[in-house]
Amino acid sequence: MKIFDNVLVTKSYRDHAHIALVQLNRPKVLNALSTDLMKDLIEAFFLLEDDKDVRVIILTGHDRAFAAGADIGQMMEATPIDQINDNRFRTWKQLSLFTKPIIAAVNGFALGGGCELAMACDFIIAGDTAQFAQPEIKIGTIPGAGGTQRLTRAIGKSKAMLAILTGNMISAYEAERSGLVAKVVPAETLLQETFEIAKIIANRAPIAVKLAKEAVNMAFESSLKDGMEYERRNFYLTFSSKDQKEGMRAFMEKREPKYQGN
Ligand code: CO8
Repeated sequence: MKIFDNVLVTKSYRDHAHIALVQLNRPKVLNALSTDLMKDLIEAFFLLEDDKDVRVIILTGHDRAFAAGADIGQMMEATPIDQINDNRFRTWKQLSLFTKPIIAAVNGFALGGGCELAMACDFIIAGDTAQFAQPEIKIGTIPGAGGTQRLTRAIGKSKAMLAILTGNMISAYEAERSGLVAKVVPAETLLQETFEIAKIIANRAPIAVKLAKEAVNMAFESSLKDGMEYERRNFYLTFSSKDQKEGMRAFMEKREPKYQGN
């Protein structure tokens, strides 16, 4: 596996052949999301996407921070034209291209772009001391990588307005209550607990997992009627996989299924 400057990639995480861990790695600046870090992250994700062994990816940071936002030093003097020419949002747009599940394991701060990055993953497991915020308003700007859209979809207009207009922190438990976070676990066991969840998903039929992810995401892109239709077609599609036959046969034969990803 290629070595990156700004992210650490561990394949066969905890000796599980189908799970990879990606760790954001700029701890001195609380994993501030520089352009280079985002490029490394996307390249690492593409390598894992193309790797047949990998079925689930865990994205994490460090104890103090998942990521404290976009790199403010890098943005401070930028003009809109710099931002267009730099095309730094190209990397962010690519986050929607990955078909394998990506779980965000969040300890510490997930702020601004850090919160947006966690929300761009498929779901978030948070350590009990994690803190989330869209604090851009405090530095004279607004979220730019999906915060106003994804946070609003996750927790509703009223709570999103409160968070985005004040920039105030949201605790892990509040984030869980409002639907931003799927589960809160003790901070010390965050990776162990996330790994246990990843293991369950990695043992499911990979094609069905991908089609289910796609169908859930469609809920945000379509009317209920179109989304239901999309789901039904993906449901039919699973019946062309050997794994669907294996899963149902194994159930009838009262044994564990052996999924091959085809
Ligand atoms: N960018 C650059 N450096 C940062 C950032 C950041 N976002 N956050 C922290 N750092 C650096 C600090 O400057 C400091 O560096 P140094 O040691 O060299 O002085 C180091 O990390 C440690 O930080 P603090 O000393 O501030 O640590 P504290 O524990 O006192 O405070 C906080 C922690 C509360 C997290 C504080 O650092 C903070 O408020 N950080 C900024 C949070 C923020 O405003 N984030 C939003 C940024 S804007 C954004 O994300 C917009 C996204 C738009 C889309 C992306 C397009 C590319």
